[in-house]
Amino acid sequence: MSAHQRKIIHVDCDCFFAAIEMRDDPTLAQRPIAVGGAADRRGVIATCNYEARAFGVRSAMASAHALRLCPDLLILRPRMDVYREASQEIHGILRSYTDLIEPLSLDEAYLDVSACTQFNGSATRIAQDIRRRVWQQLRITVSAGVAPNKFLAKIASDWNKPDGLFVITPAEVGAFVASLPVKRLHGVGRVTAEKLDRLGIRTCADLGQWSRLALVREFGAFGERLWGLAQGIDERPVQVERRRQSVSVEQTFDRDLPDLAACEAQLAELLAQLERRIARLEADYRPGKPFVKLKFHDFTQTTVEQVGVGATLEGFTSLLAGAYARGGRPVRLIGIGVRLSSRREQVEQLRLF
Ligand code: TTP
Ligand code: MG
Repeated sequence: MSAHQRKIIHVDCDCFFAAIEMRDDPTLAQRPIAVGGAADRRGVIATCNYEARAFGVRSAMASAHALRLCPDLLILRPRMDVYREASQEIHGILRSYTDLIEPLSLDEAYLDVSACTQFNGSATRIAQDIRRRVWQQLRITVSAGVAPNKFLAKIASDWNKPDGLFVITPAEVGAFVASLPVKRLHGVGRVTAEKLDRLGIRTCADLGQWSRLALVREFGAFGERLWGLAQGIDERPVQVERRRQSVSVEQTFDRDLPDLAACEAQLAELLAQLERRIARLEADYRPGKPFVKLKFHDFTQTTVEQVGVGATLEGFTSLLAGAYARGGRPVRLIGIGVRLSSRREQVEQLRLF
């Protein structure tokens, strides 16, 4: 094992938008559903559940076509704000393991857990724990891949999808890559795959027969990259999101809080935690609008924010009352936080005017 052996996890939620819709309306779970635009408005499918996939329905397909494949398909309008909130909550979970996180989309991210000490540094157990916690807190499933680099971790998360985990240890990389079809390689699109096919290259083992030089001659700079990928080499670092959008703390309660007064009783402790987090931020960040998030016992959730109420106990108490009124049900989670802007951004905005 080399001195710089890394441990990378790739997480990717299963049929993300559709999973949220099924969670919020359990009557949808057994039937084929999709999230997307209406067929009579030339809409397309954003995603669909696995029941719908059995009929051949796919992301980016015209909704009208999807309905021909699966006449019983129920197509729901996207609720982006709900998906975005779920995504932020997942990122909150991910951040409890490491700050080395590269988000790829709302439902997907890489983590570099090489330096993590939790679970004795076992990336496999960290990945299991992430899957368990996402299910416990959000009631959606996430698949995960563990490998020594990004390209293999991403393939691994797809290997046992849905609700799966797949691990490629450093010792297994050679054998795993050898049987891998070249079209699964990062950066190999349709055109390159066709060209590789014409050259008789279908798997990475075929690719491995070629010298580095010969690949560079055929594919230019990408040939170099192909050569590396065929050996299971991918040095791309996990690139951390540069700017934080908000800082928040939240708590899931073992027993649901029955009413508003019980929720209010938790605020002082949460605010103390939030203040500690704000104090640790780089000086460049400036706290902005406060917000309160509530998740009710049926897993529906709501977030309320308001300019001018202040990140104070009074401000959060007033936001909490507003959020609670939207649900009026027992509460399983309370989150409080503030949106952030940076001083630099503010200076730049001033310059524009
Ligand atoms: P994906 O992770 O690609 O798909 P998915 O999570 O729905 O399914 P899978 O189990 O295969 O991971 O994308 C995440 C979300 O992004 C998806 O739920 C909807 C949205 N999306 C689109 O809106 N349009 C698209 O073409 C794709 C691919 C995704
Ligand atoms: Mg996904």
